[in-house]
Amino acid sequence: LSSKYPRTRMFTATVDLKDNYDVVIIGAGGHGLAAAYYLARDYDITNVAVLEKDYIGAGGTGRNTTIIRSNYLTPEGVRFYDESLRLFKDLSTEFDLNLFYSERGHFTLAHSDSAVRTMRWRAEVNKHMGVNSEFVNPDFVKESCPYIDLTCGGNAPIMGALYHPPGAIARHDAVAWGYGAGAVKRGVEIHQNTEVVGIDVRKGKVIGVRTNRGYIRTSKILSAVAGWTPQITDMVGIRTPIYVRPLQACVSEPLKPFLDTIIVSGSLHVYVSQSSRGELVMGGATDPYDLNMMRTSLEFTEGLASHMLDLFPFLSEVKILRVWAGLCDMTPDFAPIMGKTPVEGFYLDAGWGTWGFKATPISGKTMAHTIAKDCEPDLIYAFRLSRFEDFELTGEKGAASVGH
Ligand code: PYC
Repeated sequence: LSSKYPRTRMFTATVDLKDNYDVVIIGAGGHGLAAAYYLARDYDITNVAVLEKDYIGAGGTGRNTTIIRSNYLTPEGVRFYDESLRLFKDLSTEFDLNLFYSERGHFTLAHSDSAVRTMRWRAEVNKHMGVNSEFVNPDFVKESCPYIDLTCGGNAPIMGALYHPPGAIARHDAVAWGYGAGAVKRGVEIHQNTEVVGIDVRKGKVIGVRTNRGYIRTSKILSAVAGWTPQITDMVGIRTPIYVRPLQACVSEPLKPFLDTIIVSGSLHVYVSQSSRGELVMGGATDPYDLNMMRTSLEFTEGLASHMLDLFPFLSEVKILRVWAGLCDMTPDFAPIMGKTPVEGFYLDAGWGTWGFKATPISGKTMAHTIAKDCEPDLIYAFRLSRFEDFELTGEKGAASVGH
């Protein structure tokens, strides 16, 4: 760490804001910190401030259910998430920090003819793109996950699944800590408890950021604030089709290991994996209304529990330990919005809905490229904001784990 800053365990203690940075990144979640890391590592751009109104990883990064996969529906999605998965595998070594990356195998269950068709479709696109996925029959599911009830209590029998062996989980907060520490080591400043209250634009160009701790002059701003994007885009007068929905999740008390794989059922609105501590990490669909609040509800917990019992009836006495919620930037086509915007120097990393954690490394890498070169790499062309005007959507709804 640079000797000019007092040192805390992984990060520098807060220092005064400077009045000028080459780049200001709004949001110290995984995406914002990854962008800062790659700006410093790959482009030697280190006069960078990451501003966070709360604490590192307080948003979607610390609130997701940690699933990593690349079994998407569109070739553009598959290519993008597969590069992310590839980067994830090396991060523990790169950061010298154990992210508990654990390859589990990912099953997306099909309970209807139309779901079987979608899983077969995804398997074929995945294989075409060199990604390891295949459609498997119910016996294969049972062999890999012996405790599952294939009949789902007679309510929704499992007809097959999309099996994706590289599907993995990782310690989500540690991903943000690793990127943050790596960025700070290279000279980036992270300012927690620093809220952006306004952005100044002159003649179509970004010129500065107003914060609760003072004014910063800058010509480049990245917004990476899942769930708060509309507040930030309002500051620069940009319209996006993003709407915000809460997504709740929970963990059970720790159990003896019985679930080696990740099980997802869009139809039953449930996804589950077992953490290295033995807790079942579970989630379901987004709440069915727009809301900027991270409250939890009994309705969610009861609904999730009942669907979990369809799959694993023997869990009926298991207690839920914690429930929480995060905020999701939803987009009409279930793909992110990344890249340049009509305001010069204002870059967007948004629309991460319920699929942002797995994209952390590649979003950081591609946004760093976009900011450094003022030009988007091909990998994110399909995610550009203008696709909504051009009617060129990147339809990933069929690959979202979350029911809709
Ligand atoms: O897209 O894999 C996913 C996911 C899991 C939980 C929410 N989204």
